[in-house]
Amino acid sequence: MTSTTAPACRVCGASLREFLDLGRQPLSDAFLTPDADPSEEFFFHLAVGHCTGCTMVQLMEEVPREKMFREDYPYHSSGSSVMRAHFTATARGLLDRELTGEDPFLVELGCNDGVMLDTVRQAGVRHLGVDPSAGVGDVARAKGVRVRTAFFEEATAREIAAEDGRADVVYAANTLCHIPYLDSVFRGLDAVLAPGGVFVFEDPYLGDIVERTSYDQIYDEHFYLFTARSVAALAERFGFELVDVERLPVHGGEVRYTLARAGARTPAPAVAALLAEEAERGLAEPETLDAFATRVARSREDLLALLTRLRDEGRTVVAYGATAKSATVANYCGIGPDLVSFVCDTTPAKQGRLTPGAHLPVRPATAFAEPHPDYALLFAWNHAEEIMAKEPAFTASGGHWITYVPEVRVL
Ligand code: DWN
Ligand code: SAH
Ligand code: ZN
Repeated sequence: MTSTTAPACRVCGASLREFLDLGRQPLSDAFLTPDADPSEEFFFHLAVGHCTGCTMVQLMEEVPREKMFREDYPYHSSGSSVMRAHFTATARGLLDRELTGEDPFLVELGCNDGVMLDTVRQAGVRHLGVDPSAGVGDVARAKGVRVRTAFFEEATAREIAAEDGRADVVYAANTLCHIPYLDSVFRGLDAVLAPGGVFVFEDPYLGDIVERTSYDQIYDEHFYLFTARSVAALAERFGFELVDVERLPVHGGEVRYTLARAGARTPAPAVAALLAEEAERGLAEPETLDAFATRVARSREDLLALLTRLRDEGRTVVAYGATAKSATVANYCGIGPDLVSFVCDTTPAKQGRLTPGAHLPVRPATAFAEPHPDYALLFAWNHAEEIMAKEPAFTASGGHWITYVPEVRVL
């Protein structure tokens, strides 16, 4: 007799119920050099479940962290002007509201190229970024930002507390959801946060993902999809409390959560309001998640039907933005170079390479106009406004944008 153990919740150990299967998938940020041996490409099974105990939505399989966050991690946060403005405003808000005492100290998890910390540095406030991807850390260091190349976990946090003292703020954007081992992270937070300190983090919001069918927010790096309810339970488990939430428009809809030690701060009314909204929507109910999975399958059919028709009509189609998200779409839908000739992207580290799994060639943004295609598939739909403002000549030449969020549509 063979027995397979169903994966247990990474937070509370209760059983997981799978509701979405996105199939065999590559590492979303592992772009191949043209001479790479495709047989060596790493694949895993991308499926999502929700915990029948604490409601946390999470991947059924964990990809080893060293495979994803390497020296050559290609994503540079400063590549979008909208995101640069977002993080400048975020830093100013933290400086004004939380970093006002004597000699304040801020730690950022996943600081990447220093897009947020550079403003903290300019304000002369003590800071430390922690990021395991050495290449982006070097870019931050070149700006004068202090960075430790490491995975944040309990041991790292204890070292930081011993060397730099306790932090008034620990901040993380689009990083906490990348870390399966939250028990170690929370023991680390307990060690490094000052008694009255706060942990502020922002990540894609399950409520927006379900509402907009933005299933491409699910890939190897995004291990968790948070809600106020699952975050409140998580915080409580480790002696913290959810004291504020704020919905953010970036990356297609996120929530910024503020945690303090239990009892240290009075929760803002926004917390109860978002919890009530989630309950009203049934966001933790199996039926809601199953209906989302049905819409995901429908989105694949619609996108494939559109791209196949355009190919059969002899139209030229390219994609815009070699996002990590698009690895899920291209590999789940089966979008190869027969349907999309190439992807344009401004990131030098992605150009001249092939996208993971689907092997679409990546070319510089200048290739977009040589000549303009008939259709452009917006892989970076979350940056639609910024990209369309940059490319007015495309629509002027008669070109059409295609999106798949919230539904497959020619714009
Ligand atoms: O959570 C994560 C987010 C913050 O960043 C990481 N796990 C990985 C990454 O996800 P992504 O690759 O899906 O993020 P973006 O921000 O949607 O990626 C945009 C891509 O499009 C980048 O490769 C840059 C490119 N781009 C472009 O070519 N022209 C972006 C803009 C704004 C442009 O004008
Ligand atoms: N904060 C930036 C970067 C997000 S990309 C932004 O919002 O744009 C995710 C980042 O988290 C990557 O730079 C990756 O190297 C980093 N990361 C992954 N695991 C981590 C961990 N355990 N501790 C700290 N950083 C981590
Ligand atoms: Zn659980």
